[in-house]
Amino acid sequence: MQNIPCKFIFMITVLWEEAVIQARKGVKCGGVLSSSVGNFSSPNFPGLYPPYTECSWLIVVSEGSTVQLTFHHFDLEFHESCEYDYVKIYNGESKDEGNLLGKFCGTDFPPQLTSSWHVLSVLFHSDKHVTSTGFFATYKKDICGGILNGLSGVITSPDYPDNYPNNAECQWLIQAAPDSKIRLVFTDFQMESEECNFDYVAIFDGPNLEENKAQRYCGYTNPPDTTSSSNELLVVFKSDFNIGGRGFKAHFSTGECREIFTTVKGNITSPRYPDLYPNNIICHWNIQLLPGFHIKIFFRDIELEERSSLSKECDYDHLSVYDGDSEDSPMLGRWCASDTPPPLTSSGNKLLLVLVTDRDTANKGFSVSYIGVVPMNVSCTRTDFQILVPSQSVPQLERSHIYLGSPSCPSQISGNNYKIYARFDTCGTEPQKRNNTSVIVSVLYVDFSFGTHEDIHEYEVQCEPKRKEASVHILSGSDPLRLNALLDSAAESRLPEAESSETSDNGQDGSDVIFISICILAGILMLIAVVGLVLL
Ligand SMILES: [Ca+2]
Ligand SMILES: [Ca+2]
Ligand SMILES: [Ca+2]
Repeated sequence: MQNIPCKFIFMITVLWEEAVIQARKGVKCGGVLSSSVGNFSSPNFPGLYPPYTECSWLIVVSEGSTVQLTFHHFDLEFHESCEYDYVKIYNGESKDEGNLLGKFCGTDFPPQLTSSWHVLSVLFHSDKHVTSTGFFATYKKDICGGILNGLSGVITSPDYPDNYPNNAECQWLIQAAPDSKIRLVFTDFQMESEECNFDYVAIFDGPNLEENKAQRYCGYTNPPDTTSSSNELLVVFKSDFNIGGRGFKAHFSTGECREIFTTVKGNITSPRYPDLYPNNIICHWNIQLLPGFHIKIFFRDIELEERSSLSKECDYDHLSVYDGDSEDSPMLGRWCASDTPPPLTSSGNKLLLVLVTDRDTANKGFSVSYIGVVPMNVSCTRTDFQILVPSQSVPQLERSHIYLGSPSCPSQISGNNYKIYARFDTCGTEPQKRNNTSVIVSVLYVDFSFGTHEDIHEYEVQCEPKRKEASVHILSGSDPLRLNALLDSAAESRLPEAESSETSDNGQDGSDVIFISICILAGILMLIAVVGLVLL
């Protein structure tokens, strides 16, 4: 019965989409702009831009120069995350989302932007409803200087590698995201050298020309590598009326991110996840827990650029995990593409994740969860468990936060430890068969909840009484890690339960069968009626 309306909707959709394609074909916009100054606007400006439009402008100036873009009018349909109509600006080609400098809509003008090399692109998009007056923008080729927002780039003296002109002055303000720092590395340097009074490069650790925050360089030696103390760095080049040199070339990168995690559990995702990560970034995430802890990490999602087709290695973008606090520590693995490594556990209380991306082709990134494995000593006899947790490892907890089976079996304070002593017939202990061996198991709970945030970590403790051998392993934290743990054990233990719950749901399935039967019966009756009418 539902077939007819479905078909109808399908036909309308096809026609509508054809119309939309026609409409898109009808609007001419975008193109390549290669003169040293120019302007462009949304279609129909200053009238309303048409719906369902997509335009792309590629601005290309001579190599070594940069493009400075300024908006003089900006009015697009507003949406909180600019999902409907938007302007996207790219530090390079627009087909690589890793080059994205920003996405804009509403009436807030995009800031004045400068590309960090000689290509900049702008994409305009409108959806099917609500239009506005759009935008008008001008651009110019910059001989030198500008505000640089890209994640990386190159700055050179004017006319580099030819001699720089006399009486030149350039200022580059490099800006990074709020918590990032800027790294500047000179690869070539040759300037008139006389106490840096005539020609010089000055680096200001901040956005302003504050002399006390400046370092001046001249002569023939590359200035030392610089890392800003904030997210802004100002570079000034100045030459006097005579005697020049080749000048300088320097690379900058603002895409370094560094984060330190000390909480007992956490999630780490690539920048902008699940949107595409930026190109040219190096991110360090350090997990540092109290001594005695181990760190277990779960890879929930990885989508990085594919392997190199030549080397079959992760040569382009990759996520590496180190068993320690630096890249000198042993590497536990390096992954890219859609690798899905199994959970990993550190050998100590520190772990380092490093994401490196190259200059093009971005992907969704990664999401990783970690949980700190509480240090504990579990032993057993033929009749009871003994569990010790060093109290200095969990200074935020009280003895009642550690319990076996249920809160009615809390730990006691014993010297520097929280101690649980439990006979096998108490505290949720139960006999089980594992690999044809009789064992006693229970669950140890460590409650890290604070305020209204529940966070109870679970450990399975196991004893083989015959051998007096005890073991412990982490089951989960709370969600979503619990989910991972459940998924891990699903194949073994959860399936029978799922099956039994399905059987108990048969009542509902039965009602569905009855409903379908009534429908079929109604259909047959209608058919008989129609046939009857035709025959009459
Ligand atoms: Ca719209
Ligand atoms: Ca000079
Ligand atoms: Ca890449």
